[in-house]
Amino acid sequence: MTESGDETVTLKPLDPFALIVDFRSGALEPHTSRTERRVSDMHGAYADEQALSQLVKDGDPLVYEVLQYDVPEEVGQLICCTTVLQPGTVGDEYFMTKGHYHAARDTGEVYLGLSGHGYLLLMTEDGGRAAKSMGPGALAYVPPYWAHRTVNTGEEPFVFLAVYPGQAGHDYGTIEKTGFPERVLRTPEGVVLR
Ligand code: M6P
Ligand code: ZN
Repeated sequence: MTESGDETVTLKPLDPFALIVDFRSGALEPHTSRTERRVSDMHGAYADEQALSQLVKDGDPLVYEVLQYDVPEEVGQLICCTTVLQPGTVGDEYFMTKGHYHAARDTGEVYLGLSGHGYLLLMTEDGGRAAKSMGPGALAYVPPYWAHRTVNTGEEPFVFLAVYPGQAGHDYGTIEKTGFPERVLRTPEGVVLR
C-alpha cells in the first residue's frame, strides 16, 4: 500500500511471471484470456456493409484474436497481449481491428510487430491523424489521447505484441460514431490509404 496525499492506492500482490511468445503464430503461453472477433462482430466498421453481410453468410470468418495473461486493471500494472490479425478483405478493405481510444485518455501504448505486415492507424479527437507501416521488429508508440487501429495488408497473419497501462480501458463507442479518417484498400495498383 502506498500513500500520496489523501489518496491511498492498493495494489494486489502479483507474482512476477515470464511467458513464451511465438513470434510467427502469436501464441502466448500460458494465457488466461482469448478474445476473438469475427466478421459479424465488425458491423459498421467497413464501408461495404453488403460485402460484410455476405461474408457472415459464407461462414463468418475469424478476423482477429487477442491473447492475454490477465493482470489487475489498475494503475501501476502493465497489460501485455498478442494480437493475430488474419489476412483478408471486406469488399476492397483489408481486415482490421475495431480500434479504440483508451477510456482513460491520458494513457499510451507500445506495439511491437512480430510477423506479417500492416498498418497502425492513429487519430485524435481534435483532428490529428497518422499511419505507421508495421512489420517484424517495428516498434510503434501510441501517445496518450490517440485512438489506434491495426490493418493487415499482407497475405499472412499480422502478429504484434501490445503493452499498455492497467487502468487504460477500451472506448469503442467513440470510434463506432466517428470511424477513422483513413481506409486501407486493396487495389490493382497495390495497397492504398484513402
Ligand atoms: C492490441 C491492444 C489491445 C486491443 C487489441 C485489439 O492488442 O491494443 O488492447 O484489444 O489490439 O484491438 P481492438 O480492441 O481495437 O479490437
Ligand atoms: Zn489501446
